[in-house]
Amino acid sequence: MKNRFNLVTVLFLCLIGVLTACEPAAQQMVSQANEPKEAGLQPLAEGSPNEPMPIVLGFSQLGTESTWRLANTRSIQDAANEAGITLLYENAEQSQEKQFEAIRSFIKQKVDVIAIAPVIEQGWESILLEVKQAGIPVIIVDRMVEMSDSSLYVTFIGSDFYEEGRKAGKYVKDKLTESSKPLGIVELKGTEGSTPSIGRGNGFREVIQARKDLVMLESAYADFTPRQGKEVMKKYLQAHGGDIRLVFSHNDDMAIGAIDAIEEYGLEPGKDIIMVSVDGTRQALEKLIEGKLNLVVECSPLLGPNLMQAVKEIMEGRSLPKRIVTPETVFTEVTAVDEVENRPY
Ligand code: GZL
Repeated sequence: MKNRFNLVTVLFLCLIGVLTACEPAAQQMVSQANEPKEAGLQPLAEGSPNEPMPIVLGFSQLGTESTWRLANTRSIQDAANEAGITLLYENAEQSQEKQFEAIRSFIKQKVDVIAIAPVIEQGWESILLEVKQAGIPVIIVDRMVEMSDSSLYVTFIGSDFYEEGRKAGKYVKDKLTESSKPLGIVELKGTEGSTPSIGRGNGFREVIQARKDLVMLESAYADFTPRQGKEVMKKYLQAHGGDIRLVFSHNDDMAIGAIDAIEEYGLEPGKDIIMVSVDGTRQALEKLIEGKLNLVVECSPLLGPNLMQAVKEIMEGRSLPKRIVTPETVFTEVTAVDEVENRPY
């Protein structure tokens, strides 16, 4: 019995020893998880001692001017959500100065990556230098910036606007057969100094210049909005009336405004006046099916997944191509029928 008592005592003392020896280690684990890391870094996320903090992406969006732009913003927000990336979204309402302010706030917040959809091409070198000095990588989205130092950005994700303009020009040359009389064209341009307006205008002109009967009667900016597209088209009709054979609109929203103006003037868009546009919104495809638009060149706003993939690869230290082009097609009244229901915007 005595021996048994001694054995129980020894075992009990061993158990106490083991428990007290483990405690500091257990205690240490808890305190480590809760202690903030050295300055500038974030404490590990709650309840996930080994999970890294989410990537933080600062995104300066140029505005909300068109159906395309709203779809572009939604694509980027949805893709960030899907990728578990924290998105700081700032809408500049067409103001480059507001984009600069947003970018400086991203620098102050020490975001991991900055994405910019630049409203116009000029004037970005110095702000991009500030970002480079802060050691934050930059991705240019949708439209491009003019710069001499390509080290100021990692990659440009967006469409080939020059090719979009060429596609529109090729259609015009096929649709308007050679004539002994001049065939009048009017152009609705987007935002002055923006990459899509520069590229689409130049690509279109490169193709139609071969035809002497295709005459550009008027060309003016309408800032990608339906209201301004209608206003400018009304002025064109007052000045040229029935001499207008074709409208080349740099986006669908302006083309839809122009359709209203043409119908109010008493002519039939798509028949009396051939209508060529760019983007590929659902509304535009519906107008194609109604015969009020004749061609829509696709320009995809769905850049979100490509952007988030690029952000992740940058954070993994991988190199990226300087240019990531979104593949695009053209829509006619025939192909629009299959596509219209699938348009997410
Ligand atoms: C093109 C984009 C243009 C769209 C317009 O990538 O920048 O801006 O064509 C939009 O609809 O407003």
